[in-house]
Amino acid sequence: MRRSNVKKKLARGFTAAAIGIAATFGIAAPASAANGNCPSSYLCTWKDSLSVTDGSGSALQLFQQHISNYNNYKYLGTNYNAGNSATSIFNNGITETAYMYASTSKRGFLFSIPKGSWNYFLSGSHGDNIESGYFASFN
Ligand SMILES: [Ca+2]
Repeated sequence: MRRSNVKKKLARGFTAAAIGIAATFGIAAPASAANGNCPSSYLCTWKDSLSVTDGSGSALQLFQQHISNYNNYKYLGTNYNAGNSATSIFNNGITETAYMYASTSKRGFLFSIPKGSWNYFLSGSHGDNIESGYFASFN
């Protein structure tokens, strides 16, 4: 009886420790990876997978309403053109789904991405193809 109580306590302690580790590493790490350096309320894209451009999470392109022609922009701090080059995307918006297009000015709908959603690797026709993007209110 006593022995089994000790076992239960040990098991409980171990579980609490395991949850603590998950909260520190398991949960926090993917969230920050998804964010890169994407500020709250923005839709962000990066040239490479996993929310980086040449290894930098802050080398992103972003909008709070829309970008009607990504070809007019470069990933921040780089010489890489943001048109037809995005490989990862994060909707760090607060309320709205965003709509992304293969051509400028809402032409060639590609996909929608709900608030809080991250696609760490845009594949197939979605990869290297975005030229305009809009939050729902501006779509
Ligand atoms: Ca395109």
